[in-house]
Amino acid sequence: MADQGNGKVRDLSRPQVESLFEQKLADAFAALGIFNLLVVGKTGVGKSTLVNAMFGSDVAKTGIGEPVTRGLTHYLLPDSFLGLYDAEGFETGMAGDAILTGLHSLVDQYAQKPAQEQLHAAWYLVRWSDRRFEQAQVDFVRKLVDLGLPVIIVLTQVPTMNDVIHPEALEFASYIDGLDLPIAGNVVLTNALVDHFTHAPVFGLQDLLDATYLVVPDVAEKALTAAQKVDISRKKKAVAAIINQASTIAAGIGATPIPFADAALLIPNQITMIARITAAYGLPPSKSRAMSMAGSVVLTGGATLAGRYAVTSLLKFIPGGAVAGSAISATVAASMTKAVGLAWSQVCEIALGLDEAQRDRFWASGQVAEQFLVFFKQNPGTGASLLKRVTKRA
Ligand SMILES: Nc1nc2c(ncn2[C@@H]2O[C@H](COP(=O)(O)OP(=O)(O)OP(=O)(O)O)[C@@H](O)[C@H]2O)c(=O)[nH]1
Ligand SMILES: [Mg+2]
Repeated sequence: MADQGNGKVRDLSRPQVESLFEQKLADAFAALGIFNLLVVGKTGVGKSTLVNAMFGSDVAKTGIGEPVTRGLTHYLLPDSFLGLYDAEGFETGMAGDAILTGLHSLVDQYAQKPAQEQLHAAWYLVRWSDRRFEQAQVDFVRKLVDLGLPVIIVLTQVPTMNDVIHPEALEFASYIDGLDLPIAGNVVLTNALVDHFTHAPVFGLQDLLDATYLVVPDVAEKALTAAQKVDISRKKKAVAAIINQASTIAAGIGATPIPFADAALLIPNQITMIARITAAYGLPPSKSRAMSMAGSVVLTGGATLAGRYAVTSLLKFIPGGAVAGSAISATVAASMTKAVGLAWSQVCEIALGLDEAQRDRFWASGQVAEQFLVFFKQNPGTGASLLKRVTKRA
């Protein structure tokens, strides 16, 4: 940061902002932690398909698998919020016993570790068309519960027609519910992939997510929100809280009104904010280079541009254009920060809607800063009304 000689910190250089943003991104990711999920079910029930539908990327394909025990693999995607334990190809009987033994030692080992590193939930998958829930499966589920894991039973590949769930799948679910297993809630019915022959749609993912939220410990909730791709409204809620916090901090900074020229004073707080927003959306920072470049462009270019936009528009209102003497008050500092946060979250939502290749191109393009500015200007709470407030004070 350059000291302007008046003891005030002024503009941060682009590389400074970039490296600060990169560091804050890493911090924000670390702070969210990891949601550790165990997924169990016979081969072909749709474990991988369901995980991909819920968490987006092909975890088992792209993650580095580390065998825990025969049939149990631990996947951790680089820079992901999901730790997946995939009991791949699990069958009841011998293989099931091996998995249970492996899980047992895993849980024992984890008992020494902090809560955020432990297994947080288990999904036990049953393909509806098996129409069979064997004694060995009953025993397996009971043992999972005995290990202290919240277990959710999921019926997979359930067909629907015109929004009507196959009655036999419903019957099968209530049969399992009737077994009074010590599981969390009721059996959840799902279909994780569109059937292109019958056109049976995807459904039940939100139900499964909601059921998972009910059992997930507080320490893993933020990671789950970031990791899942099904419920954007939960992400938005987390982001709104981050923006409010940052605005409050900005109000504190502006409590002693800052000259307009020193708007850069607000930037470090904004860097932290947009890093936390990015993480909360679950946007992978493995491309953090392009992302932090985009972020720094926005913060040094976009945010300054945004500030300049405010100033220039302001000039139109103030006779003589005496903006230089006017100051950023607490309210204005808070609104400006909020505007930056909202505009960045809109940028993140665009990125979220893109596939990985498109997203990389997006971050690397000049589009980000442009989009950011468009969103910033559109923001009703910050555009016109912000300017009005500043004008009054000037
Ligand atoms: N229509 C439809 N097909 C599914 C669904 N889930 C899985 N499938 C199909 O069933 C097959 C097996 O799915 P996977 O997700 O690989 O099953 P898995 O449980 O991971 O199998 P293993 O890794 O061998 O244990 C694939 O061909 C999927 O496309 C679903 O919800 N709906
Ligand atoms: Mg699989």
